Amino acid sequence: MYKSLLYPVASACRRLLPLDGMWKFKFDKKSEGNKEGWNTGLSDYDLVPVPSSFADLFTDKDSREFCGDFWYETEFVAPSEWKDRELVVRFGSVTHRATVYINGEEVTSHVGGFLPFNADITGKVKFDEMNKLVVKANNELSEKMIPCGKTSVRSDGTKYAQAYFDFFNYSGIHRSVKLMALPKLSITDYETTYEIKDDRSAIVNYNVCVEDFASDNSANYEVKVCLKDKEGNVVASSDGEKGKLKVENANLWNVRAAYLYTIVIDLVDKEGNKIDEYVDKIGIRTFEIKDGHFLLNGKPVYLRGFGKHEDSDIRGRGLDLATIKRDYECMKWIGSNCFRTSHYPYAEEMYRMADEEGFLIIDETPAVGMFESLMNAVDAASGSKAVVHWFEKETTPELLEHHKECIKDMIKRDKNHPSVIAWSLLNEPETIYECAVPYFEAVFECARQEDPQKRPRTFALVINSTPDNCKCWHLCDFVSLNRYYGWYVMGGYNIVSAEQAFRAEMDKWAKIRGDKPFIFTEYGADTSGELHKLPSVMWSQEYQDEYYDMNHSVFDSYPWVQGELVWNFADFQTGEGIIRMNGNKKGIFTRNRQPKSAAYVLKHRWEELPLDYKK
Ligand code: CKX
Repeated sequence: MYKSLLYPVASACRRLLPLDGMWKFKFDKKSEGNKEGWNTGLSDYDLVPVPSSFADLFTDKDSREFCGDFWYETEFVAPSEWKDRELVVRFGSVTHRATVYINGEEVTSHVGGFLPFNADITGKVKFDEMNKLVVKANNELSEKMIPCGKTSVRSDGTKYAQAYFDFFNYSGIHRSVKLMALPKLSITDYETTYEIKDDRSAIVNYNVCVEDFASDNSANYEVKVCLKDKEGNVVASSDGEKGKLKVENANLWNVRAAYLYTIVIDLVDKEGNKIDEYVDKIGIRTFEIKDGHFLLNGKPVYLRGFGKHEDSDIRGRGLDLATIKRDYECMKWIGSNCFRTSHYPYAEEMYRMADEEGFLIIDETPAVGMFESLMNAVDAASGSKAVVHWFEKETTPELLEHHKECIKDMIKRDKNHPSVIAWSLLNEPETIYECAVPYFEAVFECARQEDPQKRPRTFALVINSTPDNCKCWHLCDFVSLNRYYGWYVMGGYNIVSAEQAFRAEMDKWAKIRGDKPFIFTEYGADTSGELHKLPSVMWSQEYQDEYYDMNHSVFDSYPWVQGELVWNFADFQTGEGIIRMNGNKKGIFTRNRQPKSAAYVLKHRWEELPLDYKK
């Protein structure tokens, strides 16, 4: 079983066949697909693009809101030159569940909508002939997996998704699908850690994993690793699965000043012939927390930027390289240096761009929606149900196992990106009861174990996780606050009281925080891209500006606030509801990536703040 999560690249020994394009597609309204043999091929289908969400492609509500199983099919030809290779179909992500069939036969299934998985189809392919690849996907939400929610049923029997989170439950084959033809003896993973010396040299410690899928030639190979600079000159090399590469006069990877080396990993036989080759880019840098500061290569960095979403018109959450490019251009224009992948790991192309552009990423798991107290409060008040705290539910053990699997896969996938500086393990969970603590300890420990670079860990604290009652913040290496003083808490004319309440909370954190740096992972105000009003009212662009000015004056009063990530980079789609007018409008940019007036407030501030602000 091929488990590698290495980014798929072609090389001297690896072949790739991209399978993106128009695929056959069918909603399985009656859950009859398997009984009717849809795994062998779809009749009576629509054509849809892969990758994309399906929701906004159609013009009717039932398609947009569809909840249940939905099927995809495509065809491909594998050339007979690939007969001796390991053949793997690599899915960047399918939201939220997938079962894969090749020529009618089930090969794998996967749960979790935001990370890659493989279908090993070796031995099941007809060479030089058409092969049928079918995927049964499912987008039902549950409390046993992340993101959390439930699947409800309308009075007419139709299922619908009830998300416990504030973004549309976009679903589909969201990222690229690639057929990989790999050597039987393959590089399946590698990891690096860095030491930077006073004499400007650096040590790259590496560790390579090799697997033998033919299980007959394991002993007959050697691993050779070399590092090339931007000009293609070899600057260091070493032999063996584990080793050290010493780079003299190392060019360090830095914020908005990235330098990437190419790492070439070769497997060679006794005669020196290449068996496998994997090529990637790495950045030499260290990242740590010391004396309450974030240190990149030993120097303090003040974080500024955004919480984002993968969200764009028509494609929904589907990979869109043009949107990725535009987002980076907007993030550079405004003077930001960091973003959080709220609320799930993003497409790999986003991280590869961050590596190139020198952006810092707080990489977040899909653990969002772990908070049901509001609903419980209503139930308890009506006497219909006893209050059950989130982490005491009978679903918790299964949820924890799935959550840990997601953490492991996220770190396995993203650990070599210089841009990734920290792991955010949950967003806005319920933290005010003791029953949360063992769950948090388990996920924090899991991240520590999995990451060779031991990056700092955090989670985003919801409004009601306060210094008085939060039971879990102490587990964070740095504390991330989602705060809405002046929006959800005392908004509009009462912003004056909001500021006072905000400062009162900060004064309490100041007393207990020890040496931990704090950042804001969310602060924002819904704002119409069209509304101007003098004097301001909530929802106007003028109010968004005032809201940010107030929040920044609070941040500036506390030296231990070491970063500010606005909510949100752009307006994004949510489910329908009385507090959302066709989506969340807290964007600094519209959904179409045009600036609201607050973009200029932030640009002015962020371009002025030194990189080591509050050092
Ligand atoms: N935080 C009071 C999670 C995000 C939401 C954001 C909002 C909330 C605020 C919680 O996913 O979009 O309401 O704007």
